Amino acid sequence: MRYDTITADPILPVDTLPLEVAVVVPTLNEAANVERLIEKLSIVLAGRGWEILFVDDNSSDGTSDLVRRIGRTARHVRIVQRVGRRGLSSAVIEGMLATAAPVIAVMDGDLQHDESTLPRLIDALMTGDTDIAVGTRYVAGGGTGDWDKGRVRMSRLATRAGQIALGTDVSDPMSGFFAVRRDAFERALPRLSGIGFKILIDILASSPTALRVAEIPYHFRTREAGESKIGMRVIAEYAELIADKTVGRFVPVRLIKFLMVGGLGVFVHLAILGALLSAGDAFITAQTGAVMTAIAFNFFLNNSFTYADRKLKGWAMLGGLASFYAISALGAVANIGIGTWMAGQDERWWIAGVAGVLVGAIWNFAMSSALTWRK
Ligand SMILES: Nc1nc2c(ncn2[C@@H]2O[C@H](COP(=O)(O)OP(=O)(O)O)[C@@H](O)[C@H]2O)c(=O)[nH]1
Ligand SMILES: [Mg+2]
Repeated sequence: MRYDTITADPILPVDTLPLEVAVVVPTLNEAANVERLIEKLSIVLAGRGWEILFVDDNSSDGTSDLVRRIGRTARHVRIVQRVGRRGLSSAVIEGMLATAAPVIAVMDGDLQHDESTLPRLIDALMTGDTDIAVGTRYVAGGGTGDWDKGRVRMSRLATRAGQIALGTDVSDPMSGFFAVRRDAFERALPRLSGIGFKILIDILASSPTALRVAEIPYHFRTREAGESKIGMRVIAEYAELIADKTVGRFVPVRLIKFLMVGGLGVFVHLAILGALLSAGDAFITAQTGAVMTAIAFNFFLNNSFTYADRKLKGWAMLGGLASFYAISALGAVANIGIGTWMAGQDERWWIAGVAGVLVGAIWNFAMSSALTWRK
């Protein structure tokens, strides 16, 4: 088998050298690429004490098994296999925590990151005045390869949004190719969000003091095997990461999502109410129908949006819906109670109304996150 030829005769006995650098590689269905990646790194990192640590989210194509087979004869090839988990950033964080190396590089498993740039990223940290060395596509000498116009535009836009929101002038904060000193990573660790795809932005924004960044240009390569995992979910998670890194300091992003869903629920309520009234229903029947539908609407939207990471399925979903109805009913009682009390304190009716809605909404949020979508 091919991997025997990669590892049987290393140029230097890497497993006996002190560990200098770990390359953390998140993978999701990259079996077609891992052998070539190890082979390429064996060449560019020859002479260093290095290890490669794959963090695989239980790929269905056998990536984990393949890495384990290689790792049996090459101890510097390691695997963390996660079951029932997803997410590039959280995978990278766990990989970083699973190595003892003083320098940690992060690289995709699909050969799109040019490995010949890797030694330069690592060496940039050796000078002592750099905390993190970033492989960048957006300075002279770098490039985005054969991305189509749409993807280039999308990436530029997201890059700009990230730079503005985080107040950073790093040219490619969306890069997934960088090397960081372990102490710098550990300082950022307690505040990392671990959301979504963009771990570099997370580290830059979570560091208590501004990191000293070196930028090293490289050309992003075309993916030859396997598939990109970019999609709507990645875009949504990017927005969530930016929100968490900015307003998230003051209000939990989950609460904002919950309130957004609640706001949509008001429209659903009014639409159903209007439709039932014009169909000739009495107000009480129409209002009851509208409330029941709006609560169900909010439940399903919260289940797949606000709590996508704890999404209820099957019977658990029915139980969740029932508990959500019960919580919302009590929330309505709290809403009316507080609203009525406020109305007696202040003659501006809308203040009483808003106070009731806020207390009801926060009650619903707190109770449903503790009961309906409990961890
Ligand atoms: N562990 C893990 N790896 C992931 C996940 N999503 C993507 N990856 C890996 O992250 C790297 C970059 O992903 P890719 O889809 O190529 O992104 P693109 O290059 O921006 O299109 C690849 O090595 C993927 O296998 C995930 O949810 N978990
Ligand atoms: Mg890729």
